[in-house]
Amino acid sequence: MEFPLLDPKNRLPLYIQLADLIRTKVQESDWIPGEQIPTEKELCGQYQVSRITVRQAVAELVHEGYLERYPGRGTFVAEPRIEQRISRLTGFTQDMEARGKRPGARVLQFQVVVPPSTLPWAYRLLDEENVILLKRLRLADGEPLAVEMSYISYNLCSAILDGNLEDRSLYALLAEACNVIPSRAIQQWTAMACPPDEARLLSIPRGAPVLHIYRTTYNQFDQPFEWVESYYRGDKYIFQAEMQNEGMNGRR
Ligand code: 16G
Repeated sequence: MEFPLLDPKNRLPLYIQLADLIRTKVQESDWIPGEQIPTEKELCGQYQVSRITVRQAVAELVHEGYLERYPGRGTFVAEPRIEQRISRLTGFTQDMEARGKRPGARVLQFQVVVPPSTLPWAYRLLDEENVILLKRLRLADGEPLAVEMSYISYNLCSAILDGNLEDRSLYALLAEACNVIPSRAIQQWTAMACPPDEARLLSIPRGAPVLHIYRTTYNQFDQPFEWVESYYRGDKYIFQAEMQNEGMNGRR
């Protein structure tokens, strides 16, 4: 097989040129997720470059999330991350179905509790004596992606208590049983090292990076009905936002 040779006269360093070629192979599915890529030695031979160049190119693509390196086993094409636009309010089931993945939910806790004092809105806005606590492990094609702990308004949503949320969508049940339609949400993210209990549930090493997310979601009458604390796997997600320059018009 012929391999395109890199151009030493090109102003781009050789490792960038090599990374571009490998990235294209992944993007065009010549190399597919889970496939082992050739060894360093093979890449050196195929592209007529030094080991250092190959190492730098592979390191760059590991950094970008295209490749994953497993010491002692080799380097593999990574599963693409789940890209989620943050300008649109969606639920997990809807997100996964839009990507052709099978959404799943394992219910870990589903009960009525006294609102904890950490809850930002429950007392102040709704003044509820009870809230519904729903803790779930969320899966896509059977793989754990997130742990979500939702505190849901009892007054607005108590009808969900008769429903089954195992592998079902909360937002679909809320619409059906309570006429609660998620209409807007305030969400914040921070990066953190995964705590031990969540790491066990997510099947990732304790301390692996996760996105710690808080969301308050409002219904069609602008009443808050859920407050969610969740841990999303940092190796599986990209959150993407479109930003507008409002009012600068290129002037200071
Ligand atoms: C998302 C939401 C969560 C919501 C869930 C409903 C984030 C960070 N969280 O995971 O607040 O409860 O969707 O999904 O986006 P469901 O309808 O599949 O149960």
